[in-house]
Amino acid sequence: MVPYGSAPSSRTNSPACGLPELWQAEWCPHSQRVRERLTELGVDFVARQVPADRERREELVELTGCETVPVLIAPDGATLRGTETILGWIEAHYAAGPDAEAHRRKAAEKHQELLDRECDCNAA
Ligand SMILES: N[C@@H](CCC(=O)N[C@@H](CS)C(=O)NCC(=O)O)C(=O)O
Repeated sequence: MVPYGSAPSSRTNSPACGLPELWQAEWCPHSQRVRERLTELGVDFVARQVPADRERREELVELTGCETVPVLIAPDGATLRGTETILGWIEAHYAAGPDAEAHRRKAAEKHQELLDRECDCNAA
């Protein structure tokens, strides 16, 4: 078992080579927007985890100069900070394939299902 917090760093010979690396958190809505767009475009990526406490994100700060997520490290080593910058970079580098629209539709359906489950505003 790999001890908590000792996953291999992206700076060394990690299997992430050649893939964009997204420093993100599952609970972060900004990260979620980026993951969703990568899914729509069929882009494989490596999800990097950060500590919940921003004060403990030393590795992220050292690598990117930034303690908030999301941050994307492009395959050429460029560091993209901030959701809009990252989304702009993604648009400039990946074309939408035939599945993009289907992914968008499914996301909308699942979002609606979640709302229907969580919210009683549709109840008679
Ligand atoms: N302007 C940034 C905002 C990103 C942001 O606020 N990220 C939050 C998580 S959703 C964060 O890292 N906050 C610091 C923390 O975790 O306390 C962007 O557009 O990406």
